[in-house]
Amino acid sequence: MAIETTLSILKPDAVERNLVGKIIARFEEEGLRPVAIRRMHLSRADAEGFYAVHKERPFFGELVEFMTRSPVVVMALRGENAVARNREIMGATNPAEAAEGTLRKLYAKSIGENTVHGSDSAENAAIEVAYFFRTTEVNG
Ligand code: IDP
Ligand code: MG
Repeated sequence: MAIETTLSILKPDAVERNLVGKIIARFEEEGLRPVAIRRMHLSRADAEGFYAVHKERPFFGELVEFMTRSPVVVMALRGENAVARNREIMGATNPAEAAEGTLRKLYAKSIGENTVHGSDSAENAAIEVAYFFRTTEVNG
């Protein structure tokens, strides 16, 4: 195990419902520390660039519409095994399949509006953290 840094996004459905504090508290309780946080309204270009890997998927347009609908909170989370831990705390992409107690089981409305994003590998975590934060913003 190693200390890792991963990217988390509290998606528009989370921010709209004022769930930011509850979700951040959960990460802290689970031992993940936010080392950089920003609230922002993603532009279409921001969202398309971030999700470029999905651009051929049938849900891409819907995903970009959703992610640009209203502000998000982007965070770098740091802790032991942070990439996998974050994914465990989030639960499965589809809330209908998410385990009890996971953020998506608790809060997600649908497979699209699923409350949180989390990097899926250490390699993608580095790319995704760098998409939103300068090195000097995540060095604390
Ligand atoms: P993940 O967020 O659990 O890693 P991905 O497969 O990487 O899931 O999909 C990225 C995001 O695209 C999902 O979190 C969700 O918001 C959206 N998405 C995935 N599959 C569907 C779908 O079948 N319909 C609508 N939106 C989807
Ligand atoms: Mg993914």
